[in-house]
Amino acid sequence: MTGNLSPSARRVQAHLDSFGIALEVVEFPSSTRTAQDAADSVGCEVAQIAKSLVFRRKDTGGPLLVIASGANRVDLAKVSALLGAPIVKADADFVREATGYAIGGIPPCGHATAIETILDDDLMGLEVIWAAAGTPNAVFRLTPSELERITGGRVADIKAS
Ligand code: 5CA
Repeated sequence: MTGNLSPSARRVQAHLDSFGIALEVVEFPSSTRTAQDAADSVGCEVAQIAKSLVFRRKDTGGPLLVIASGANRVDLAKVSALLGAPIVKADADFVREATGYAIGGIPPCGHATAIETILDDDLMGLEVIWAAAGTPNAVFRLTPSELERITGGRVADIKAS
C-alpha cells in the first residue's frame, strides 16, 4: 500500500514505478536514518544497506553519488583516481539541493538533478540489499542488478581498507 507513505517516500515510489519492476517502499515506525538503524529496522546485515553518500567534484563543482555497502567506508583517493578529479564530502545544503532529499533518506535514484553515480562492488555479490527511500524511516528492497539498472551507476572498488 503506497497510500500511507509520506510525501517524500511517495515521490520515490513513483520514480521506482517508472521502471516497471516491482520495487516497494516500506516505511518503518523505527528509524532507518543510518545504515545501522536501517539494518536493525529491516532485520538484515549492515553490509546489505546501500548507503547514499554525496560528494562534490572539485573540478566541475558538480555532485557525485557513491552508493556504498553499509559496512564500508569510502576511500576518497580511490574515487578521485577513478574520476580523475579530487572530491570532497558535500555539506547538507548541497546534498539537499542536488538530490531533493535530506541526509538520512537519500534514495539511489530519482534525484532533483541527474547525478553521476558509482556503485560499491561489495554490494554486487549480495542476494538482496536495501536502499533509502526519501525519509529517515523509508527503505526499499532490491537486488544488486536492479540497483545497477535504476541508477545507471558504474561498479567499482571504492572501499577503504
Ligand atoms: N537511510 C540510511 C540507510 S540507506 C542512510 O541514508 N544512511 S546513509 O549512510 O546513506 O546516510 C547517512 C550518511 O550521510 C552518513 O553516512 C554520512 O556520511 C552522511 N552525513 C551525515 N551527516 C552529514 C552532514 N552533516 N554533512 C554531510 N554528510 C553527512
